[in-house]
Amino acid sequence: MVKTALVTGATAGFGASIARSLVAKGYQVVGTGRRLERLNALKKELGDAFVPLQMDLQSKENISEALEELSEAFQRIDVLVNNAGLALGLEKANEVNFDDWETMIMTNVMGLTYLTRQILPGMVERQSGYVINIGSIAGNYPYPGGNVYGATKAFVKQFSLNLRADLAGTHVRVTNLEPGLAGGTEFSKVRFKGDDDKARKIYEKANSLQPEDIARTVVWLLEQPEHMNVNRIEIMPTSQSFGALPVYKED
Ligand code: NDP
Ligand code: 8X3
Repeated sequence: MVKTALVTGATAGFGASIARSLVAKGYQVVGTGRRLERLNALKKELGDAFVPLQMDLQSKENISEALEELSEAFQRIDVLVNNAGLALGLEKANEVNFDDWETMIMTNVMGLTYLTRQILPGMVERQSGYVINIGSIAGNYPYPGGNVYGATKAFVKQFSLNLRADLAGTHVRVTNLEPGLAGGTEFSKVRFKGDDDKARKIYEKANSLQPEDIARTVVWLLEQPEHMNVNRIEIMPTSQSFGALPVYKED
């Protein structure tokens, strides 16, 4: 039986690459995002195995309505890849625009949890399924300006682990996939509100991860035997490592 994966954020970056890789592996893929024209372009490229589903993760009503639109053949979701998300700004906590915090929490936390809550009962009923959450190293290590973005990803990590606890005995697997610096996506363009130059500089000479690296990891996870659950997988480009913890000294 053909398996169905729902991949959020399929209009760009990791999500588009994950959708391509899963279709290549024989999955039916429901790809979501707000930009319908991007989803339609992917449909043109991938054919009948790809179903575009416009969905704004900031709205519970919109998520529910979108899921109801799915045809019978695509309603049984075997794999949920909670990939969509964003960072906005790198300002200090005392200087940020609060709306940016709200948008990140609504998308990365509220949207992800609501969609998961909608999909999980079917998986539990069928005693089979896989939820792959795209977290971030930002949920593991603090950095200046990471404030709420990192906190949303820490939430995603702990949510993933707590899902494992609730799903014990159901055969439903959960992984939190935690990438580090990754280029080839719109992540920094979004973070810097369309400032392409600023975004480009982040990746210059960095030999960063690419969307295909993340897609390959998703495929690898899905290829592991059902008795094995990868709880968390943290991946960095080889060029990225750890900084010292700074100590500010005052006279
Ligand atoms: P992109 O900006 O390229 O893609 C983000 C995707 O999220 C888009 O498809 C976008 O679709 C979707 N999205 C954003 N807001 C919403 C919303 N309100 N409703 C529905 N979809 C939404 O970024 P990446 O591919 O890099 O990021 C994917 C995930 O990986 C994110 O969760 C990010 O935090 C995480 N990540 C990224 C890293 C990186 O360095 N690139 C590293 C670690 C983690 P649309 O705008 O069409 O709605
Ligand atoms: C994206 C990685 O380090 O820019 O989640 O926050 S980082």
